[in-house]
Amino acid sequence: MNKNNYDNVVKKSQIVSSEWMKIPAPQRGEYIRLFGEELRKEKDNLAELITKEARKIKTESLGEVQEAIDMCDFAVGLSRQLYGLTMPSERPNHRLQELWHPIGIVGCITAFNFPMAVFAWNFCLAAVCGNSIIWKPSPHSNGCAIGIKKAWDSISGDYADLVQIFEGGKEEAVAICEDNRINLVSATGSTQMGKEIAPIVSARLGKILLELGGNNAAIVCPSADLDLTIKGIAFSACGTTGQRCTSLRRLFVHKDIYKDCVQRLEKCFDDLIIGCPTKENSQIGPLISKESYDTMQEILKSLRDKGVDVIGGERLEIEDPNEYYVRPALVMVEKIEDEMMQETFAPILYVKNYEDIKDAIHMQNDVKQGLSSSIFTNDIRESELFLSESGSDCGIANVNIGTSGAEIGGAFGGEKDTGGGRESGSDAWKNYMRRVTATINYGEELPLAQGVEFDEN
Ligand code: UN1
Repeated sequence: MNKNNYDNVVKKSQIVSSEWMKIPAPQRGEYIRLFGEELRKEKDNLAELITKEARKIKTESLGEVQEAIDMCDFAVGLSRQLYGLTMPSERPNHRLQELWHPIGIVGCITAFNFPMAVFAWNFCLAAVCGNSIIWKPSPHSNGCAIGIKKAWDSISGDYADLVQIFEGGKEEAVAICEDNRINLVSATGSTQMGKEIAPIVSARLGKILLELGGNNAAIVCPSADLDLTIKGIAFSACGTTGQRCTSLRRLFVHKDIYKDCVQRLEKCFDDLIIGCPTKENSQIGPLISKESYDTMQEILKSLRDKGVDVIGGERLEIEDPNEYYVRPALVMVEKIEDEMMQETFAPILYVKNYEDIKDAIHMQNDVKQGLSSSIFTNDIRESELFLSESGSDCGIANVNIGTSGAEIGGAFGGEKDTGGGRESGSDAWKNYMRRVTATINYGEELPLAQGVEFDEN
C-alpha cells in the first residue's frame, strides 16, 4: 500500500469535509438531487458496468442503479428533515434540545455484489449529513466505483473530493480502520471480514457500522399461495446467482404441502435460464470467481458424501470457459445439516419440512446470522406470530415476499453475526452524525437538576 497516497486522500477529504459541513443541509441536498439526475442520465452505461464486473443480468443491474437513484431522492427529502428532538426540561426557564452535527469522514468498504447501491446508501446519507467519504470498493468492481465517481465529478463543482476512491484489498481496509481521522467505518462483507476489522476500529474506540453475512430462511405455510411463493423463492434463492447477503438459503415447508412445493421448485429451478448476463433472456449469470465455485462444490460434495439428496449444482460450460456458471442446487434435508449453518455465497437452497409453526420459527432463528427472513401464508395468526417478539429474530421480516430485494425506504441490516448495523432508509442517517444534547438556561436563576442544592454562600 502506498502510505503517501493514502495520506493525501485523507487530507483532501478533511479539507473538503470542513467546507462541505458548513453548507446548509438543504443545499447539500441540492447536490445530491443533481447527482441523482446524472445517475438517471447515465443509467444504462452504469448498469453495463455492473453487468461487466459483477456479472449481474441486465434487469438487476438497472435495478441496482435505480436503487442508487432512489437513495438520492430519499436523501434530498432527508436534507430538510434532519430533526433533533426538544425535550421538556425539569427546570424552569430551561430548554433541552438535541443537535445533530456532521461527523467528518466516512470510510466506506463495499462488496462486489452491490458495487453501486451500497455505496449510494452510505454516500447519499453521509453527504446530506455533511460528511465526506473515502470509498474502498471491492477489487472486483473498481470500474463501477470509477463510473459513479465520474457522475459525482460532473455535477459537484468544488466538491469533487467529497467522494474519493481508495482502491485495494485487505491492507487498505485495515488502514482505514486503524485511522483516527476516519470518523465512521461503514463496512459491507462477510462475517469473517467484520470480525477481523471490528476489533481494529474498536481498539481506537471508533464508530463502526457493519452489514455482514446472512443465512436467510423462509417458511411456507399450508395456506400459502403457492404460485406466488414459488416465484418469491426462485428470485430470492437463484437471483444474482445466490450472491446477495439477503439471498434465500433455507426453506421450511409445512409437511402437508412439502411434496407439492418441492416438485414445483424442482421444475422451476430446471426452467430458469442460465446464461451470459448481457443476453436479454438470461436469468442467472455466472458466479463471481473460481473460489466461489470451488466453495459451492465443496459444500455440495460434503452433503452428497453423507447421502443427502442434492439436485443440480453442476457447472455449465457457457461461452467463456473462464466463467463459472452453475445450475442452482436444491438440497432436501431430513435434519439440520452442519452445512446449513454457514453462508455459502452461491445458489444453494436447503429444504426441510416442519409440522408446527413454532418449530419452523425456531429452526429459522437457530443460526448465527440474523439478516432477512420471510413467511408465506394467508393465515394472519401465523404471519403476526412471525412478526412478533417471539417470531423472526432478523432485521428484515417479510410476509408473502422473498428474503431479498428490500426497498431503500426501510432500515437495512440485521442482528447477531450480521453485525447489528442499519443503513439506507428510516433513521439510519443518525449513524452519520454526532448528537449533541444541549441544555439552555434562559432564566435568571441557576436551579440544579434533580433538585440538588449547592449554594456558594
Ligand atoms: C447486499 O447483498 O449486500 O435487499 C445488499 C436486497 C438489496 C440489497 C442487498 N436491496 O437484496
